[in-house]
Amino acid sequence: MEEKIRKIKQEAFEEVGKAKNLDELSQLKIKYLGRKSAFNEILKSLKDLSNEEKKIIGPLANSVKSEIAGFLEETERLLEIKSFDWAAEKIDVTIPGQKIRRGHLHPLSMVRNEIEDIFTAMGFEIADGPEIETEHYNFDALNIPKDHPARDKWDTFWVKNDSGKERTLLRTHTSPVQVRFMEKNKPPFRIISPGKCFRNEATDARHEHTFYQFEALVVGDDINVGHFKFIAQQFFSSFFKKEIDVRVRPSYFPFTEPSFEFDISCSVCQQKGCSVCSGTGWLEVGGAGMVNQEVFVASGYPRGRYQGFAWGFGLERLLILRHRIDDIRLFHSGDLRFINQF
Ligand code: FA5
Repeated sequence: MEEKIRKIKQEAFEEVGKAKNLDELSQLKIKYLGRKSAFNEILKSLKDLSNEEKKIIGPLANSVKSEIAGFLEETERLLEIKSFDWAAEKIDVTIPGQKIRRGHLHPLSMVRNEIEDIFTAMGFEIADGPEIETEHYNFDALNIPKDHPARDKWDTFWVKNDSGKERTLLRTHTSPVQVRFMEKNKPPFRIISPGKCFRNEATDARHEHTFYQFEALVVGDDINVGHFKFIAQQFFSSFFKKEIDVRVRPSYFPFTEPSFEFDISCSVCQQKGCSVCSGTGWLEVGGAGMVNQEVFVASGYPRGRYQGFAWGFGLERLLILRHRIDDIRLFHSGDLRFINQF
């Protein structure tokens, strides 16, 4: 019996080693390990052997069976590799790749970067402040008393705050950054502070509940309205890439004295009169003024020691003017048909 097993093994290895393709190999698999194979007959007849013989023949038969199975598997792998059509799999590295579509910054981020570049080139620093602000910085320190009607101008989203300390809110403008910066810095300085603001108001083509403002603050010993007008003209001329004139009109903000609204000459019609400027030749841009001494005092400066100007305007407004966009709500709509035009 032992001799028979060894003979089958030798024959199996010889024949499998000569197999030329996978078809031949599968025939050999049936021949040597199949149900009707000589090997299977041996395994079946093990039960008729004596116990002594079983101890020798049993393990031998099993180990030869797994040796043949292992050799069959190995040969199958080799034949598979041999029969693989490598030519068909060749990669042509000269075929142009598929273009990956790249996104770009949101138009508001682009304009913010652009504005920051213009101002930093004029020696301004960029200051930042929190979007969740305290009542103190958003209103009180800016000389807006608790019962002052000016507070109604900024309909506020109050933020639930269980700390029992000061009330908090989503800032309604970027002006609180003025006080935060002045508390930590001594004049002279020039800063800008772009950022998100929130107002609890009904939205329409000109108003959003969430929008961006842009604050500028220049403080020194003798800063005056002339400096404001010059800086504003420089900025808007750079931004619109043409000569822009600035005019100021009297207005009111509690944190500036005197206060003004400022307009720029219409960048579309060069003041000839068009639909964008409603025929006036001027476009309303934002609010400005000389920093109220009350704000300096709230920031820790001595009354009357410094002078400065501040201004604030809507970032969306600049893009609306530049691209003649007719609805501010498009900026936050997430509509790619709009975004992809920039
Ligand atoms: C202010 O917020 C003042 N803090 C500006 C200021 C700063 C004045 C420094 C003086 C000195 P006002 O509420 O007018 O002012 O807003 C300024 C600009 O923000 C507006 O001209 C407009 O462009 C933009 N803005 C205000 N409310 C909205 C809104 N709901 N949606 C879109 N833009 C808005």
